[in-house]
Amino acid sequence: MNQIIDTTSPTDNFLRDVQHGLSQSQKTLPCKYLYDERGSELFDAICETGEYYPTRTELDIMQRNAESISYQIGTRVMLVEYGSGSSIKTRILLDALDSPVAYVPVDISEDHLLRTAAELQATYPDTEILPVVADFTQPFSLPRSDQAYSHVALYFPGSTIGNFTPAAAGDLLKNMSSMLGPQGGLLIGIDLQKDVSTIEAAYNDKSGITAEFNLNLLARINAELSGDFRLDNFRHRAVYNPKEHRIEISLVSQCDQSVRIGSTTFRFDQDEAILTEYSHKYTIDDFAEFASQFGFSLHKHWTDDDGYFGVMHLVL
Ligand code: AVJ
Repeated sequence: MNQIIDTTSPTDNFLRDVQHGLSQSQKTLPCKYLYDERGSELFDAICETGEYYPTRTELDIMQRNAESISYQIGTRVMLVEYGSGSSIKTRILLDALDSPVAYVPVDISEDHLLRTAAELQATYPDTEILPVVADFTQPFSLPRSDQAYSHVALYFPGSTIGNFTPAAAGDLLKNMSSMLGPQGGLLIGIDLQKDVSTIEAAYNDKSGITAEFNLNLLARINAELSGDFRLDNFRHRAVYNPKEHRIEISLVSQCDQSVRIGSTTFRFDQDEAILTEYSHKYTIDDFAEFASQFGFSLHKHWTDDDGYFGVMHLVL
């Protein structure tokens, strides 16, 4: 593990994106900024709550089908993962894959990424671990591996695609297909449509970890961009929008207030919401049809018995 590629230029983009987002009539903050060091820790804690079913369901699908999934992916691949986080699901793949040549975790949370990469390199000495610190929504180049690989297999678990609007998800699929090349494949985790109460509970856990995760974004702005958000003046909200098939997560101002970020002041009305994240829910068929617009065809898919979550293998 000797190669670290960094394509981010952290603070200036963060400030620009925050100022831009809070200047819109519907105030927004990009959800990618939820994942600083603390945010990544809190996200891992969300996955441990009883209500948050996606991670454990996906993990179970991966465990039960590791062999068949690995068989579909093929041998001697360069496995690239977008938004790798703690790479827990990846271990299942790395255990089951036939001679993976390299594993390229791509993440914007640098410390978290490098720690995980070092741990993985110790466990998988025969696979070259090549972490890339990057925002995968922006173009970046794949690292060179010491040994030749047969093709690139892209792993995009966690239903992270659901956090993108359909337009942005389409752009991402387009970038992915050009990065993959003709023999490449995409293994993607999709949170599926289900009853609203199950979905809403997952984003409103009783222990309040999701709320803390959401509010941490304001703490991060305070710390990194000299903001003066008062965290107890905002409340976490997560509501399902059935028309758009998505959970809409926001921070709601509890009073009329103004907040300074650097030298700029932003006004918030009582009950005004800052939209921080969407989490779209698909059906297998809808997602397959969506991806087909970008050259992908559904090769095989796996779900749990309740049909809560889908793991899809799409090929070009
Ligand atoms: C795993 C990033 C897709 O949308 O379910 C969890 C993020 N936000 N709880 C999701 C998240 C609040 C999560 N992703």
